[in-house]
Amino acid sequence: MKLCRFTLATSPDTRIGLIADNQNVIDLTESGVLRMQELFERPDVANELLRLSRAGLAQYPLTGIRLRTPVEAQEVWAAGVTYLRSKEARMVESEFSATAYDRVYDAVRPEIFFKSLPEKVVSPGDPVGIRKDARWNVPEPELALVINASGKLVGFTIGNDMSSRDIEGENMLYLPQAKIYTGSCAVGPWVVVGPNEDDARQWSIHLEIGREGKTVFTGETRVDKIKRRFDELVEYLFRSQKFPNGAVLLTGAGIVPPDSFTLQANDTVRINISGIGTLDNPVAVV
Ligand code: DO4
Ligand code: MG
Repeated sequence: MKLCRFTLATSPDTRIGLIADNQNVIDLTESGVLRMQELFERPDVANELLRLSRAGLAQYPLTGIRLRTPVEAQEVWAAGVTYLRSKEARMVESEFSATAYDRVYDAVRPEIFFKSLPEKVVSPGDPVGIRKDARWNVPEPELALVINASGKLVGFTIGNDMSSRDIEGENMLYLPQAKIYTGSCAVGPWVVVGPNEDDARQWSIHLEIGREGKTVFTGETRVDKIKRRFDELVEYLFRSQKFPNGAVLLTGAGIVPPDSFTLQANDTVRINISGIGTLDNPVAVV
């Protein structure tokens, strides 16, 4: 089942929806569900969603609503160098930091870094950013884990960990500047509840970048190429840290465009994960 946040053309208020049949959104707000988080904290979320889907609530066509990011109050964090492709690309990008990337890929402790405050997360259809002081910018299409306040994996969504490779490559101490700036993190289009890690490991991730009506890059990878288990990543994130609102954890990038490629203003970034759906965003210079 897919849970979303959305607005109607008639009101700016964000509503909670359940997409039951890929065409219509059942408005859960009418039944008193004001935050997805309330549902994520319930032990019986799947049963509750089934009950709500049969409660005769108002429905709207998916084409008539505006999806908002499913990130409500969660901090967004990201794991890095979880795919071999990510390690290799970063070692080429920076002689200076190559040893660190090489080591962290095999180390016991994963790389996990802070990515975004919830209020800064970009919604589907809104622009993701490329920094005006960066020359080499890429999207990072990543499976995102939705985790409740108790550290339980409750769903999956799509994240874009926008990154400035020249800034990251110059010195790894610049990583926060390469990764955290206006528009650097998009999450959506909804949260898929029900599948477990083994299900998600069957999914593929596809990236398509468009420019002036043409496709300028496509790439594909499989979730199963992620080296670390999801419970290992979640355990490290929640180690010595509380998340009263839960957390969203991006699981790393396995698709890296060629080194000659950089994003430009007005490009379009389309990330599809089979089993979830598609996250589309245009690109703007910030
Ligand atoms: O340390 C660099 C960032 C790694 C990352 O974001 C990824 O592998 O996806
Ligand atoms: Mg990343």
